[in-house]
Amino acid sequence: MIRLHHVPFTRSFRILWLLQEMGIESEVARYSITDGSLRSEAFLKISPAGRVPALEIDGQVLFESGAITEYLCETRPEHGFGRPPGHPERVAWLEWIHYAETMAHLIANLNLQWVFLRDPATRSPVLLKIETKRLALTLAPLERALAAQDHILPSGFSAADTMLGYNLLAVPHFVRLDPYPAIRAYLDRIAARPAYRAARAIDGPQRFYAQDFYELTDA
Ligand SMILES: N[C@@H](CCC(=O)N[C@@H](CS)C(=O)NCC(=O)O)C(=O)O
Repeated sequence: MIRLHHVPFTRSFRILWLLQEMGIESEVARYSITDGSLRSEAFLKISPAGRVPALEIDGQVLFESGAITEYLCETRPEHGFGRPPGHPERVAWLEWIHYAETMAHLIANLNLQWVFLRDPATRSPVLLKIETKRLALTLAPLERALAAQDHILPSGFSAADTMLGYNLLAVPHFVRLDPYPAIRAYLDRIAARPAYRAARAIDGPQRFYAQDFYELTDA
């Protein structure tokens, strides 16, 4: 039995999607970030910081999306989504897998401010400005890579795409993508992938963001 612990439209989507790309069937246990279920004693035994994703697989429980991604690619190399030691793209693959978290912590800070703070008066405009700018800065290297090739790595689709692809679903809620045509075209390519579509269908309609775009006004 393979079971993914998941909150729709969060980092656990990376694993939901990668499992679909690999054709691996899994049970999906769903949680909400706001109802306390991620802090239950039972869930903290699965994921010690009370975070998703966590994946029960091969008789063990793994947490951290990057670690789960590397594990799945190493234990299921036949799908070709990893770049093993010695591969010419090994370093780039590792860099992008982990770069995804450099981006995602900025997205998480913006989610906290825009989505989870109940009282808008407690938002910090300074923090929002800084974190939005820092998130926009992370897009330039991606735009450069994707202007030169269809996927993050020159040789084609890999788990670097499932790690970063989730971020790029969230980014347009905070940063306008008009100056990033290669990223926009990449999002269209991703959206056409059958495994991505299957993962989105399991995920359900996007309900994480109540607004299409979050923007500071001077008022
Ligand atoms: N570095 C971890 C971060 C996991 C993480 O923070 N996940 C968020 C969802 S995107 C979460 O579970 N948040 C719940 C909370 O903060 O209470 C990973 O990549 O798995």
